Amino acid sequence: MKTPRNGRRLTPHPGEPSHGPLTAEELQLAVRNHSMPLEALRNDITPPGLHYLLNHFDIPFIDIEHWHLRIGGAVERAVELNLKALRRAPKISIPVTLECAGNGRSLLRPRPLSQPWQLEAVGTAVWTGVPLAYLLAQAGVEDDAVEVAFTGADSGIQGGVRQQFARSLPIAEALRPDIVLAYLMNGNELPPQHGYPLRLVVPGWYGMASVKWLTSIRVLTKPFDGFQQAVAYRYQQDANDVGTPVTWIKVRSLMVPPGVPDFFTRRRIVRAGPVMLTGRAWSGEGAVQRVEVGIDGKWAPAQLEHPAAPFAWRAWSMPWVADAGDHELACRATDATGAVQPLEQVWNYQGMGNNVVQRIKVTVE
Ligand SMILES: Nc1nc2c(c(=O)[nH]1)N[C@H]1C(S)=C(S)[C@@H](COP(=O)(O)O)O[C@H]1N2
Ligand SMILES: [Mo]
Repeated sequence: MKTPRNGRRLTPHPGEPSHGPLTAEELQLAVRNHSMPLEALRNDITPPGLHYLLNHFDIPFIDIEHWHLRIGGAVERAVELNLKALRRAPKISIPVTLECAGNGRSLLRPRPLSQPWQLEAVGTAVWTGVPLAYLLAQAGVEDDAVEVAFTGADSGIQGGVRQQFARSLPIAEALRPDIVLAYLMNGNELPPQHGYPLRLVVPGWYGMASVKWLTSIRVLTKPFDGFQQAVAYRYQQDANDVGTPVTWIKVRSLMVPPGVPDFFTRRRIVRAGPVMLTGRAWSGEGAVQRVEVGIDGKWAPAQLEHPAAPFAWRAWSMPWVADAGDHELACRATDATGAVQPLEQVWNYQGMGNNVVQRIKVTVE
């Protein structure tokens, strides 16, 4: 779908990827959508305000007196629920690591023009709410259902198309027991920027699947062809490539930059002697099984802690005896599917699923 008559597909980004310097438009997006400072990797659960943020359009103003969630489409009984009714339903709480599919985009050459993430578009929160499968069972999913579409209250224009932010899941995914319609983040009401009053959380999938400011859930008998599904969030080689959909989070690890930063360059200054290198690793495709730390190109295995939940990050650590001079530190994780982070990024047109190893330059004094 979405192929205009000239045969060129719609694209989510305004123009071809660039070798030029960062643009004013990218800076504007970067100040609206912040990443998680890497020092926050020390926390099992990301404190409020430090979790990364990605909003395509404006944060909608919700009048809670009139807000309700509608569940309809190919169901036996359409349902409408307000927040009070949702809070009375059975609930679950799960720690989930979310990562934006565009994480790492600004490191690509050429650089796709969109939110210019470096490496920190990630965070782990405890999400509490009603299992989606419970509400779908209440509504009664019809036999010919193939997907479930989720629509947020936010709207705008992307790729020239006016839209409300909307995404779908295959029916088998939607019926997983761990998918949450969350009204609490880390035990508190959702902050406006993270989807108040209700958002979807899809553990293991890149963040775009976790639709915020939910207003409607529709069970579909045909695949959903909305912009954020059919045009955006695809692994494509160029604008005319139909590509493949972005789904599960690829394996990645990050390190807390050791020592202290130089204010402007962010270069790390570390005192000589023993230093504990620490970080986190996660993957949606299979559990993290190994993290290796590279010091000046020499790799050694890190110690891994148990994760808090199947789709929450795992802490890792490795002691290092830092000797004076310049060094390059790196970390790379491997998951249960055997997938390992690449040393060089694999390029794609939208800058999706970048999981290249992080490298940190440090000066030891
Ligand atoms: N309604 C709506 N939901 C949305 C988005 C959005 O712009 N609108 N952004 C998506 C994307 S791309 C990501 S990465 C996650 C970010 O979730 P967070 O801001 O809570 O970290 O929300 C997803 N859900
Ligand atoms: Mo995202």
